[in-house]
Amino acid sequence: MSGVGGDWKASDENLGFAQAVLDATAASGDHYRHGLGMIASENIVSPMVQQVITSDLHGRYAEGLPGKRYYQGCDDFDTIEALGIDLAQRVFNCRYANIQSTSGTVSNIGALKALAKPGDKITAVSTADGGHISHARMGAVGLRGLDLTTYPWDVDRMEPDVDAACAMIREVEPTLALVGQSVFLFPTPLQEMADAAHEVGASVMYDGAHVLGLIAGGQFQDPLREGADVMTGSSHKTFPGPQGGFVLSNSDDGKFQRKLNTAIFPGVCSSYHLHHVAGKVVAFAEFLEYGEAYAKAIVENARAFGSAMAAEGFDVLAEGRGYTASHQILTRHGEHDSGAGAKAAQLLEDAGIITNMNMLPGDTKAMTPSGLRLGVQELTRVGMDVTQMEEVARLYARVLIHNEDPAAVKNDVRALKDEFLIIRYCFNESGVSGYPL
Ligand code: DSN
Repeated sequence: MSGVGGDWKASDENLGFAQAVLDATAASGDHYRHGLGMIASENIVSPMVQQVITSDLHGRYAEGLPGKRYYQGCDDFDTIEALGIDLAQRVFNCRYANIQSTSGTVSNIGALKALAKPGDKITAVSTADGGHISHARMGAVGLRGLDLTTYPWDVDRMEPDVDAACAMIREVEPTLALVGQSVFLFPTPLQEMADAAHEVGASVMYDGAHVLGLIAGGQFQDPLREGADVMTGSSHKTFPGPQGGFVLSNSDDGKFQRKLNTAIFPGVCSSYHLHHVAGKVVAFAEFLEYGEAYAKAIVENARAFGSAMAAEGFDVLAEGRGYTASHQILTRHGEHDSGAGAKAAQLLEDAGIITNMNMLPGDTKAMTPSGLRLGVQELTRVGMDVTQMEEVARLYARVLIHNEDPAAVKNDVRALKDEFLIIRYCFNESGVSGYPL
């Protein structure tokens, strides 16, 4: 291969490194194309989003805000980000949006910087009960040097024990009450907890990473009208954009808004991945068109999947509440800390079903948990409905209950998936939903 000057022959070894990445990338795409992607934090991006995230913007910088940049050359990107802020405010029905952060965790680090200082007290959901690692001492909460107390948890309802949590907030008197989880089956009893927090002078932060698409689609809860001062989240789970994050608020206080903005830049981001910001803006446009229908279909499918899994004989948590009100269900596969979740996840992957092991309430070890967390947002995105949810539950049962050879089940997984190779709820060139995967 010729390079600079036309005579630079790349070494086979170095070329091989790059080729190995291309090969693995293609293999990963095939793995998902022919398998069932059921990791609750993932999704597929639309073709128009793909187009902008591989554009020239990928290599550019734009520190600051639209119209107020450190770098020249940002006029076109200013148009994109200004439109994005406007669309984010429409999609999430709020007065303030920052769309720069590069992930949900980065959004959380920024919000923690804005809302608390080292040594302050914070309340949050424990990781065993579904709290995200950024809410824990090992994550952003610890990084910010905050003094954490976790909420009492109602295992049957799979939400904070609202009375005990409110009492705890009143007793602890935190600077910040953080709510939301990455195992997020049901809306948080937010109004009550926010009232308790505000009574003791605490701010309320809602981490909606998993459920932002359901919230924006009107199918979960409405945190910014139920007492949350700030809502953070990621742009690539039930909100089906490229990887990244948001910080949102309904406050019209300019000083507070500036504090949130400066917490993101220069607080926790320098470059903020302009190609992904542009992708988020395209995703907003698609969400305005199709988001409500998508969110409805996700929740309907998750409920159907929970019922179907229970009917197949699985131990699905929160039976008394219909298993879920979100995109996720949780299943138990053995004793606490037995590692049964990890074993189940491996067998499923051998059958082409991609999931993740997950701690359940009562587990204490993150690497040997007893459960699986399963999400249906990606299957919904390719057009599966409640009929397929029953078929998928049967495939799970063949692997995990009837102990069939996963390799044999994999053929049927592929046959099912190959009927669903169109990305839905996004524009194609003629503005109609649906695009080949
Ligand atoms: N760890 C991710 C999840 O799967 O919930 C979020 O960052």
